[in-house]
Amino acid sequence: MRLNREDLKMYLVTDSTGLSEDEFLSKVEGALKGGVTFLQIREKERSCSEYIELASKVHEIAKKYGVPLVVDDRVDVAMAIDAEGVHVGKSDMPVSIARRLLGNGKIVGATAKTVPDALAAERDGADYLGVGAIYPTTTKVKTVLTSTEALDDICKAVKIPANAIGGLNKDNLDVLKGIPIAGICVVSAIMKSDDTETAARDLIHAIDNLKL
Ligand code: TZP
Ligand code: MG
Repeated sequence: MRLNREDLKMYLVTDSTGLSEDEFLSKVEGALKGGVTFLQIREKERSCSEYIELASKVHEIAKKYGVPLVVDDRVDVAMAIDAEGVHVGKSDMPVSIARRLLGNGKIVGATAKTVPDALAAERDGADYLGVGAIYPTTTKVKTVLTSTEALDDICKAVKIPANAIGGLNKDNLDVLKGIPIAGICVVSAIMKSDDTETAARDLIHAIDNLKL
């Protein structure tokens, strides 16, 4: 599947921590109803078979809304469920190998925190970049803060679209004004909400105010 820049506008990274499967799936569906444009399933504690089972359920829901699903870290899981692609970080499978295994018909996203990382990911076949953390995050992740200047430099250095990630919510996007991102990625701003549909809608409204 080819990725359009607009697909990245409101990118939700899921987190099922502390939720029953039903609660988790209904939160994801609510977010899709609210207008989320791109989905990544991110599970750190699950076995391969559990990851596949949950990812295939998320994929079925995402398909109903015509939203692409990528799998965090795991090319094997992405292939097993015929997801639209994968998202890899620095210590995951290299972008070039993920691209070779998945072929040109799938989406490969990569994390980048510096211009050299971003250029390497682009050269190796990444379709988009996630850049951050822009703010400190409460989500369990090994990351360091990335300045908005670095984000701006990265966006201008590559031709592929780049999204901001890390601690973003509807009330703190102003620092992104004027930076040519394609969209934002969030975990908690949606997953920790009791009403994920409204949370997604409010975020999209805040993104619209950035006039990307
Ligand atoms: N990569 C950099 S920050 C982050 C990831 C996966 C987590 C973002 O989560 P939140 O809850 O939106 O801060
Ligand atoms: Mg990773």
